[in-house]
Amino acid sequence: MNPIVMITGASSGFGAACAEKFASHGYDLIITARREDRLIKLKKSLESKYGIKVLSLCFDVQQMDAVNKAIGSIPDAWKKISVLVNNAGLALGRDSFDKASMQDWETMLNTNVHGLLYVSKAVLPLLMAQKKGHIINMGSVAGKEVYEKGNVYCASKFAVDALSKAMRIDLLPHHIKVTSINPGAAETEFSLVRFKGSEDQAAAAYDGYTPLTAEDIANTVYYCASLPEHVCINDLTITCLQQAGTYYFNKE
Ligand code: NDP
Ligand code: 8X3
Repeated sequence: MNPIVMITGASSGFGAACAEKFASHGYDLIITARREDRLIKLKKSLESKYGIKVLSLCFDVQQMDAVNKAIGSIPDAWKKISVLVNNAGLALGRDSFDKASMQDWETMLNTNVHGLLYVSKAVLPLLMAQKKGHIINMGSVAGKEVYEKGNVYCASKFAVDALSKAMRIDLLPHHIKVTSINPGAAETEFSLVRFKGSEDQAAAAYDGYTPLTAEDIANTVYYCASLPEHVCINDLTITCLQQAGTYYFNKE
């Protein structure tokens, strides 16, 4: 049996790139997201390219019952999960606190914070039963430093930062590693989602500099997951060469 990685938000961006990276190293994959068509396409492509097995689970991380039902349905042969990558997440809008939409705030908190909690709590018993495991949470530079008009997205990623620290402490007795990866700007569908389908606004987010790619982040996640058993990267912040912190860019 190959080692198993479970990746949330695998239908796009970092999650899809992580799926490819782990598959290329012989992992079997549990991939999750809401867009089932994309998961099925990814499953078929990675199974035929790498000869590994893929289980796809379609659910919305915001729905606690749906999360529990999907993770409860994992067949016994798939329960020995080695690595959980809590990656599903999003930003919605880039508006000042007084103008931002309350609905956007709810969706970001429900996805980035509650979703991560629901998935972690549901998968944890499977790791604890093995007395080992690795949880990798996708934070952000936005969870390290607040930026103008980042308000609730930043708050949601500060929560991921706090939860990663808390999980690392509380899961110590269970031999479970917890790593937080904090990327700066990376070109995925992130900005298209943030700007609600506006391709111009999304493209403008990467004007004048070379952002990180999804593959850069997948390589980083895999690096953290492939270190010796006794080594745990706690917290890793990664930006492109032309970014420092959340606000400073050397644009050309
Ligand atoms: P993408 O938009 O490309 O991918 C986001 C993924 O999350 C998709 O697979 C999407 O799947 C999934 N997702 C979103 N909402 C839900 C939901 N309610 N239930 C289940 N799955 C969901 O963005 P990225 O790959 O860039 O983002 C991945 C993570 O990285 C996010 O947590 C983001 O905050 C973080 N991040 C991104 C950065 C960037 O600049 N790109 C920088 C720092 C952090 P589907 O829509 O099919 O459900
Ligand atoms: C995504 C990076 O700087 O757009 O988390 O918030 S940023």
